[in-house]
Amino acid sequence: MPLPDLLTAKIGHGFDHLDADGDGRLTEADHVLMGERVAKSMGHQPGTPAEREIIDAYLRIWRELHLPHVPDGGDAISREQFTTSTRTLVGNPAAARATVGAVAEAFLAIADIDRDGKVGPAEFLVFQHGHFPRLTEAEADEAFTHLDRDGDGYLSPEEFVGAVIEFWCSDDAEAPGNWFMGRPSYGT
Ligand SMILES: [Ca+2]
Ligand SMILES: [Ca+2]
Repeated sequence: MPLPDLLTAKIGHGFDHLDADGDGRLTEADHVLMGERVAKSMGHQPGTPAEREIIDAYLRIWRELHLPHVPDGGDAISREQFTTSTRTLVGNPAAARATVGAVAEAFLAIADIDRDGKVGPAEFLVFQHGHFPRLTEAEADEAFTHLDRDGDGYLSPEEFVGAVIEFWCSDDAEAPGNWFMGRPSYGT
């Protein structure tokens, strides 16, 4: 089998992280798990209203932003369906912003813990560590410096949302957004 191209490898890598229970399908259950993990990373105890708020934010992402695109009224997106539909957004910035950008804005609202409208390195670490338990602080910091394009020490909404869109939709090997999930090492 030939090596997948950069973008396909990147989308597959991303999907494997969103597929939190690892059953090869993106479902509501994955979003509950992501919510639980990110809430735990933020220091919220299980069963508390603060944890519930984070889980509900992930459930809204699934129900409002993913479910409407699931074919045939199904309740799951396969890895293949996800890759194919995400790839159609390449070179279509308006569609990418409307779909991936909407998910990115929902992620931003979760990651911006102190609600000052931007994501600092500590917030980025907490958010990413919830999604990617093996990501170290050094790796998160390294990723952060690539995503903080103007180097002001924060990810502005444009930097954060732009990075997520680039991660999923850019086939440029040098795109800073490739760092969104840590050091890019696809197809190597
Ligand atoms: Ca799953
Ligand atoms: Ca903040």
